[in-house]
Amino acid sequence: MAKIVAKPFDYAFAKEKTALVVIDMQRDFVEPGGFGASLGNDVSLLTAIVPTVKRLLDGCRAGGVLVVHTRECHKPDLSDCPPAKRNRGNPSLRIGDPGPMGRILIAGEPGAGIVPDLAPLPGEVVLDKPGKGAFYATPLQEILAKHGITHLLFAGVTTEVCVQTTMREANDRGYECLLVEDATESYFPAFKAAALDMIRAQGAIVGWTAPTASVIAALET
Ligand code: C5J
Repeated sequence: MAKIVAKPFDYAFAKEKTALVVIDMQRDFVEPGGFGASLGNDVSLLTAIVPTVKRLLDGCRAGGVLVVHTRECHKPDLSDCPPAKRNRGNPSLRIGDPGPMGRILIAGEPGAGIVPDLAPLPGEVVLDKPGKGAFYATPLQEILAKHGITHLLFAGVTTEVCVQTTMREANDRGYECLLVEDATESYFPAFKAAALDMIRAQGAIVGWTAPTASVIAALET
């Protein structure tokens, strides 16, 4: 077993039973000129983690860890987008409307794509998910079971929404979960800090956290 120096205590894992799940590193959330920016969010916080996520991805690829990418997006006919999600808050721009990078959060549109520096490699798992959590209405659990995965490393955006939701879903399904601290980000630094604290509180009630350098060091042993 390899060991990551983590909080609240070391995280033991076997590489062949571990997957990296990179959540929603999509152009519309991360890039200037996208949907997130058009809502007034400071996307520079999210853009800044791209090189770190790339380092993590490369370390996991070199270590033989299964890589899963997710994209939050919907079918062009919006049949998988509940009105409650589309209309909440009466927003000026809704899912499916024309946005700065194509129709907002619609599969196949430029904004729904993963940022080029983190593009999935051939053979890696890429899942489109209509919810915040990556287990809802996707085959993620079956794919992980097929590969014998018991341990999940998490990266991506945003920490307190899709990342935390997916991590909680995974924890309830019995996976040992670790969030990579500097490979996740929020538009709201206080929300990120609170999410990290909540995850590792009470003896890792949801899971562990550790920086990329600790993960890579463990993968290299
Ligand atoms: C994600 C969102 N990916 N914040 N979506 O966290 O709406």
